[in-house]
Amino acid sequence: MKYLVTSALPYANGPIHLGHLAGAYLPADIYVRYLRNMKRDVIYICGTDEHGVPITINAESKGVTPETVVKENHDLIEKGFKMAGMSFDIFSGTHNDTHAALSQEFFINLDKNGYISVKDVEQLYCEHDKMFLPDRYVEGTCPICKDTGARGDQCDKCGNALNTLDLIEPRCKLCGKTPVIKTSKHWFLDLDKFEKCLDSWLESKTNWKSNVKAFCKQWFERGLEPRGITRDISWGIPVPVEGAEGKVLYVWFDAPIGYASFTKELFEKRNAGPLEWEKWWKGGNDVKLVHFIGKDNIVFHSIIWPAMLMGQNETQEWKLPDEIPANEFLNLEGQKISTSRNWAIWVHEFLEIFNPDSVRFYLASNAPESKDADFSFKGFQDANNGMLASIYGNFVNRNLAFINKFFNGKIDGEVKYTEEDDKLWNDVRKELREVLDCYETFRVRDAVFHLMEIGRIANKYFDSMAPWALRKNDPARCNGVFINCLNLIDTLATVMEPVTPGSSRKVKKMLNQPEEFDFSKLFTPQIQSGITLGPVEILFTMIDDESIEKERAKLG
Ligand code: B3M
Ligand code: ZN
Repeated sequence: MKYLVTSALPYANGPIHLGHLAGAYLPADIYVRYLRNMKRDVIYICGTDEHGVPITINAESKGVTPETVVKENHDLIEKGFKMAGMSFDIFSGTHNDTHAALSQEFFINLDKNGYISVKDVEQLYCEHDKMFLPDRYVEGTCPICKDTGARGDQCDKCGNALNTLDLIEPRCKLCGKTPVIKTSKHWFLDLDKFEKCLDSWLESKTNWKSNVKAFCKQWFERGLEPRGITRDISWGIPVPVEGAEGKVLYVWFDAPIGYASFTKELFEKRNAGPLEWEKWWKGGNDVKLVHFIGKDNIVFHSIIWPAMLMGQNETQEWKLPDEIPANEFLNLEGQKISTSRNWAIWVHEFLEIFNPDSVRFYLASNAPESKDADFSFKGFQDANNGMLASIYGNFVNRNLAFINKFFNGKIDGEVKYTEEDDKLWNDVRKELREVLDCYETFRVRDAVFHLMEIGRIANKYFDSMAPWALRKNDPARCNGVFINCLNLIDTLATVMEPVTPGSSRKVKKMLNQPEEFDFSKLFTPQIQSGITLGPVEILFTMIDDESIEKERAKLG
């Protein structure tokens, strides 16, 4: 079995915040690291989503090209992800030739197979700027609440979604003039033709999360309708048919194709044969395709994208998503994250200040899996100080400090084990099995709980064995206890690697062990008498009130 794992492609229109990280990225990275440690064949794909109207509006307001906006944000996003330890096999972007070619091929196949229709649509046109105006290029008075600052697609005042043509006194956002109504030809994906196929395919996904199932059900109850997949703007991928000059593919049409085009790019970079990437996308039952997303992207991944894949219908069928772990949202200090109100924490800034492993750990322990979760500074501080530092860090530290002080960093000579050690490892193995099961089934919250159980068991063992007393009376037993403790540390470092990778690498160095996290060795302690420690360093520092207050003050 091969695993093709993706995270939603972030818009290259701004940096990413902790809410993004907690929803579609960290859980995926944990899953991928778990799979790698299980020695399964996995690739992890991501990159920025570089088309769409918000990017052109942003570029116009800054007086730069869309390319400039995209490049700047792509780099910022990539930097944040690197700091957070995201382990993509490729992090690309959708504004490139490989991607454009594959997107056009998708469109052409759908058209050839009879899944695309053409319709004239009434739209606002600005005679001054000589262009059709996408929803967001129009402002005017809201027909519902009469607020004068409504946008073509929605009114922020009353929150209603709007139809651009219903706006009262519409104005062109670029020049302020009144646009006229003109018809424009557009291409539609005939979703209705996939209704039966999609329905029975979705029915077979009995283990999917309830939020995903519920969303799909709603859509089916309303009935599937053709969806516009072209736009009258110049930034994007040209629509590859005659009569579509000046039109581009709608950003949500080309974006998911990025998962496939980036895979192609990845294997080109690896100098693999030209068809190697297809083994992943047209490999039938041998591949498990997993899309990690936030809940606002559910329909696109569970209905529209699968329809696009079904409609390709080549000799070799395209892979459909096997799992769509969609997470809920992360709030911040009890309020919805909002970038316009500056109620957000930017990943690339926050990780300059705090240990990325502390952030990963807290976000994992508090993941928005089945309902919205809240990031609070107090919770972050507690998770770091009360769990990471005092359970995991403390266990590592008290053992290594003792061994350095009294044994010169070396455990050597005769070793005595007792029944208590069997009980210890039985308890630990039980928790290890739980952790692996959680990783396998996208439950990072529970995984963290069981990881800390192992930490608690370890500390309890140390306390009740009291090795400081054994040192003089029973040196062989003292050795036995420390070998067990070192193996507990080694086991923790291995099994925690998906969550706190940086710290796991540090621990391996301190233990003088190879930097590998092979889960097949998890159940067989690796360290034996004769071990010499490497240089010891502090794993986690405490986060004090002051540094937390300083960050909180930056909000709003
Ligand atoms: N860029 C939406 C988002 O960033 C969109 C995801 C595309 S995934 C193919 O939330
Ligand atoms: Zn205008």
